[in-house]
Amino acid sequence: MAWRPPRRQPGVRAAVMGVLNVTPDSFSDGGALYGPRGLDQAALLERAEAMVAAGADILDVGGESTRPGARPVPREEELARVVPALRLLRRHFAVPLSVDTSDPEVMRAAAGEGADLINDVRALRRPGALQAAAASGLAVCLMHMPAEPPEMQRNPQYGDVVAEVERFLQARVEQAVEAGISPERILVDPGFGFGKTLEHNLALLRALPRLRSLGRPLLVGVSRKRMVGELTGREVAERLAGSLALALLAVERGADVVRVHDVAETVDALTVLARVEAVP
Ligand code: 7PM
Repeated sequence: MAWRPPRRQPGVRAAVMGVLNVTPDSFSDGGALYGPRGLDQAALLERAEAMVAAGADILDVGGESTRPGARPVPREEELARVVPALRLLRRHFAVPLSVDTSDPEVMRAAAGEGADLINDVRALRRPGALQAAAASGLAVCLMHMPAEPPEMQRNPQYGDVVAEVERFLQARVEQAVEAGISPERILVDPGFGFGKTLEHNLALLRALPRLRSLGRPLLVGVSRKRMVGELTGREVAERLAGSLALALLAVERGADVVRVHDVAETVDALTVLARVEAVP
């Protein structure tokens, strides 16, 4: 079955994906949902419920920190974080669930727990990932990242960042289709902040209309990222307004899905955009 980004808010053009990190070292999104005593089920349900009530179209569950400099999470640990979270969410919510993983075993387990989308910042480049994703039958998001997290921010360099990201995503889509993943189930993502300077990120944002020529839905994640800090001079906790501005500009330029921490605020911003664009 073809997978399209769902849309719960009438009129709003882009789908809103809410971020639920089940990591102990989560990048400031209001208290860890996972700690030394395992998953905080009540806190996870509370945060998910708030996102669904605010109009989230997809919930993205991640157990691996992809922060630059982060140490790799062992597979068993990632499974221990993600599987109980997906199981709990699937039991309580009908909303589509995404799993943020690069690991083929985690992909298989997530499919077994009723996940709908595999969100892989490594674009299915780990050994066995293409096959696992294809066999799962789930939708996949393929993101551009030029190197692994410990290395990627060291000295990002491109001749033409837009052309290189476009070429990379095109090649990954081809590989995925060759592995048996239906093109209708593939989304692409330029990977804002992953091995990119502020100027690279801005060039990619400006070029979103061009990336639409890949013919796949575009997912954009800018929420609370360093680029917002660089543009506004604000720390992570003060990046909401900058994040909303970027989300709005991304959707105006053709993003189909925005991955955000602040669902209610993003839905409001997109509702305003939709009305302005709905010429009577
Ligand atoms: C530290 C730095 C922690 C950056 C977490 C992050 C994206 C993603 C992430 C994205 C897709 C964050 C990132 N970003 N998946 N996962 N696209 N598809 O800011 O831009 O959440 S992790």
